Amino acid sequence: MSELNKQGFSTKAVHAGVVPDPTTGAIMTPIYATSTYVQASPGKHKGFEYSRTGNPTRRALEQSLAALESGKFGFALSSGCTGVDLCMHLLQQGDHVISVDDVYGGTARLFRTVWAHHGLEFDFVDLANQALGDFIKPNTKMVWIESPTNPMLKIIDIRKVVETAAKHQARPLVVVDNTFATPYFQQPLSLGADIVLHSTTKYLNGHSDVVGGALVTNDDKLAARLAHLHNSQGGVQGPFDSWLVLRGIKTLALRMAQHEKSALEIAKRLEAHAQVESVIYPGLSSHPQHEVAKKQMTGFGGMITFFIRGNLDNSRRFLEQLRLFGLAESLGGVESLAEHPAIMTHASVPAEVRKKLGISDTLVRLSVGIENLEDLWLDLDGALKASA
Ligand code: P1T
Repeated sequence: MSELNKQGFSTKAVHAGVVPDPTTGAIMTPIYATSTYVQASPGKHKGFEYSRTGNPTRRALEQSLAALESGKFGFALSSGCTGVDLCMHLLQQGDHVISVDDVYGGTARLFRTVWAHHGLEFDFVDLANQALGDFIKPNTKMVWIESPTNPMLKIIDIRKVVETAAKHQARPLVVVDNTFATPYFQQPLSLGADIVLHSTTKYLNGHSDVVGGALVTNDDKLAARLAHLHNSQGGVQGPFDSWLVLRGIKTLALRMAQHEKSALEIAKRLEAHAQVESVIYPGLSSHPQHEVAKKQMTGFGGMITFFIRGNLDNSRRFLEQLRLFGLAESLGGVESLAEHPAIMTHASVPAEVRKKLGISDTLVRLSVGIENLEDLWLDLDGALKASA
């Protein structure tokens, strides 16, 4: 794996984890649709016993995921939320978690309505503007970061968080949800994070036909615990979905470059549009953490959040008028999507928390796809004009 880590990213995306099939020479990893493996004698097998524990298609994907994140160990899961849940299983009753205040609604829901009821303690902190050190307690065992965050696209200084965490006696684990940036633009393990999480449903698969998750780490002990939990909890990615994600990853570098190129141009045009109040995109110099983004990312991604002028009627009209952008939850596919976080992806976040975060009725989130830029702009401009 370490040799692969030195290779260019796009080479790793095509090749890591994928070897010609040993029995046929097939260049593509087959879909090993099997639940179990025949043994020659009890305990004498070819490295696979049961597909919850290990499956060759899933293993190829796990090796690919690890290589992309410059990590040693990858785990492919049934969803991004399964990955969040698995990380919570690393903790014990009474442990304290500091989470960035703006996280995906499903992550916040899992924290607030499931794990808080099992004795974990959560604080949601604006880590883009508040010092982590002020919130660490003796029982703080994990710091949870999304960067860019969903949906407000805040950028958290990952290295600074890692350094602060390391100084504290409790040495909380730093987990980074890297779904929005992808390893193409940001590699949290290289910045010192302990675990990277992905909803592979998004950019890694990239074709909106899979729900999946991933965890990657470099730490041998942590990997052993995650492997134990993965097998015990059983939220594994099936072979067909593993194969789809593995296939999607091959074009990750090409797709991400295009997502970013179009998103940057669209963000600039939106910023100048009469029907737009303000735009949040880490690549704009107006973004409050633009300098941090430039420091820790090699690009700014394909997600844009903006406030439309007016009220809920205007954002509704805009979203109803779109023809090329699909009005749908999720993101990171080749096709462009638009959504209303307050009503859709972040509806489960308590209203007063949404208000504090700025997730208002006029907030709209775009996932810029890889279609022709002028076609996308025609769609957005037309819908914006019709929204007034
Ligand atoms: O949907 P799932 O694969 O379980 O992933 C959850 C998840 C985790 N982390 C981030 C940053 C996410 O954005 C998500 C899922 N997000 C959406 C469905 C969405 O539209 O924002």
